[in-house]
Amino acid sequence: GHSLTADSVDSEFMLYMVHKSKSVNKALDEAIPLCEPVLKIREAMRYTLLSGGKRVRPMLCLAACELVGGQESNAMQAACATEMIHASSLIQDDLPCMDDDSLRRGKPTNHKVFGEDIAVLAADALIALAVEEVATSTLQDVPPDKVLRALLELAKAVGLEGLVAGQAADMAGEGMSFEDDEKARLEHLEFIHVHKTAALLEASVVMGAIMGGGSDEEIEKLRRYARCVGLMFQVLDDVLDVTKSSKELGKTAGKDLVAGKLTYPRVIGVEKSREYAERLNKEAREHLHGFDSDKVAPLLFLADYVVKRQN
Ligand code: GRG
Repeated sequence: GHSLTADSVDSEFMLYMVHKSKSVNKALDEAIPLCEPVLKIREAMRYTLLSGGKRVRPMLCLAACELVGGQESNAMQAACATEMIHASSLIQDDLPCMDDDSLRRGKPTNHKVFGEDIAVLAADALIALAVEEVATSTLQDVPPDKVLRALLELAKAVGLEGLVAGQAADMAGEGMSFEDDEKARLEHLEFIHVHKTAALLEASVVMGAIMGGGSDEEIEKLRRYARCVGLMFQVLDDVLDVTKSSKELGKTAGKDLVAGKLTYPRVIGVEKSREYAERLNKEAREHLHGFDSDKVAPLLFLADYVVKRQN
């Protein structure tokens, strides 16, 4: 009833998220058995895939599926696929030829542990396995035409309209001089964020809605919600990078200062970045109007979680 406080709602959904991420972790664990052949590649895949991410993408996928009336099982493989693509992108992002990082989630990066050769192959295999996972959703009562549609969403989020485009723009931007043109810098930044981060979050939500049997109208509403959440996610990621690094002087932040990497706080400041994130959160919620208010709660909570998170 009305006696529910904000805190008790929060803890109800924290439990929901813990429960969901446990099922996701179990499915991810089962997706890559540690056995021959190619034991070493499997170890490297598992190292990043199972090293304690927040599982935001799979949770968005499952919540969207359930919102439109699907079962968790319908979207579980798609949910796993989003995390496999994410893990692949993290491995690649950390390579010496990209960001050259030695720590991720508080642990040595994949190539530091397994070597660059194994790390690259593990990242390749994670993409292939993600495709396989989505494709075999036909075994979970999802009709083939829906599976095909979901595959298209996933492919777009990875390639020239997604992660690859975002990373390429990010790399190109590092040496770019925008002088005092704040508008040009913000446009470039938004391109990076929309492709590097929002595209996969969008695919996660949209694949969930497709697998759950959502109507075209429902799918498009959820797509708009996801775009806002995706952009907000990266704005917050940038803010956290600054606020974290001022506390612990992390390696990334120091390096970003040297490389002059474009981030929202650098262009508009921390305060305005937070305000922008709040505006995106509000807009995200507006796109969910018209859905059943009980069923929409997990997606509203996930948006709040993204804004309020500390890591
Ligand atoms: C072809 C898959 C592929 C990638 C090639 C390297 C690359 C292109 C893209 C890099 C994209 C990248 C690293 C984007 C950053 C996304 C981001 C916000 C990461 C942090 O995500 P969280 O907070 O991390 O969800 P956890 O650790 O919780 O999983």
